[in-house]
Amino acid sequence: MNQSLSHCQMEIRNAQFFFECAMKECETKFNILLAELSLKNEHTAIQRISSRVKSSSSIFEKCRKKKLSVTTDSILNGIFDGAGVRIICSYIDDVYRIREMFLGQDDVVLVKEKNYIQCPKENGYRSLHLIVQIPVFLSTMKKKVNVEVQIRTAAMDFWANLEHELKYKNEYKDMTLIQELKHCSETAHLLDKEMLHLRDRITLFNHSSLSG
Ligand code: 0O2
Repeated sequence: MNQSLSHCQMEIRNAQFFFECAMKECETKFNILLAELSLKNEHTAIQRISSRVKSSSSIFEKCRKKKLSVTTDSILNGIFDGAGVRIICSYIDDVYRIREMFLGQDDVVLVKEKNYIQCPKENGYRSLHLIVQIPVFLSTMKKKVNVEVQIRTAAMDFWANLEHELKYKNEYKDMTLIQELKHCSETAHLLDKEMLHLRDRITLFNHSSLSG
């Protein structure tokens, strides 16, 4: 990491350019899925889509942690969450439906998957993370770029946002607080499961009253 600051800045800016292109491609894919779901009156499966490119300082810090040289190629090959797209769904089964719809597209290559819904993190964090490669087409070249896609329910998102805020604003090393936060994550998960169960019962009720 003894490269000059201005050289590092240029390399990071180049990598951010590719991250931004891949992020936009990916976001468009989800917007198209959302439009298709709307057409079928199933638009509530996706409540929200948001995206971001990692800041230069976070990229620089991640290179230092991962002992990566600060070059465009090593950033693009070694940092998987430089481009991030987050999809907020209504129900847990929507998370998996959206996963299938997205990964079924033949220009999307799954590189890595972390299912923090089946195996939550020690602190209670739940979300489905997909690292995918998306092709970015420029005037004279095509480059495959990693994008981290996080798919989770509104309840998981609510918990993650507050936990993130608490983590950055405070140093909470107290075991009781950590346990309470984890307990809140379990409560949110229970809510997700109950709402899913309720939706299925209501759907069944509607079907049987229509046919009866
Ligand atoms: P931000 O602000 O969202 O960008 P990796 O080296 O990439 O394989 P990493 O970075 O630990 O390992 O990957 P992981 O576990 O997939 O987590 C990356 C992102 O998931 C984080 O990005 C968060 O967005 C989210 N995340 C993971 N764990 C937690 C958690 O405990 N709480 C919350 N609130 N979010 C979490 P960034 O870069 O940390 O943040």
